Amino acid sequence: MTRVITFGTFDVFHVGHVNILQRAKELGDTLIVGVSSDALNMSKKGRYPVFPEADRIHIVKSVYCVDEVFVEESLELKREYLIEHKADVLVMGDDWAGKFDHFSDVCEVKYFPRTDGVSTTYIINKIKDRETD
Ligand code: C2G
Repeated sequence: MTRVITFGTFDVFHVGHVNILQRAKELGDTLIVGVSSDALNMSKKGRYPVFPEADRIHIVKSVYCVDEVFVEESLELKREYLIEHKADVLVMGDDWAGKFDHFSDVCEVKYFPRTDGVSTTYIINKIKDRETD
């Protein structure tokens, strides 16, 4: 049984998020997702997500191809998360290409191309533009 793990904020959940989760699940039997905490987001992006972590976790848990969800509290704990969740494969979008290669002693590390033309920031800006139209 192959266990696949991926990480992300999954804020303002969109089709790019669905695509990477589907592709990740195709690599194994069980898909485990580490959803970044609000505090981790504040520290890495300088802003809180639009949707609070309880809602983001609830949304990701409800995606049909996701089997297990946990809160990613710190980027520094990634190795511990991979071991704790017995990951065989780590999947990330290619905006993270190369950044997790040093975990290849723990599991296989794969990057998938991001879905073109959509991102949380793009959606936020699009809504803002409409409000000022
Ligand atoms: N993604 C994608 N295509 C998009 C947007 C996002 O494939 N158009 C992928 C990202 O590459 C990532 C996942 O969806 O693998 C989640 O994206 P984010 O929520 O933006 O994740 P991020 O804030 O980068 O958090 O420890 C790593 C971090 O938790 C990753």
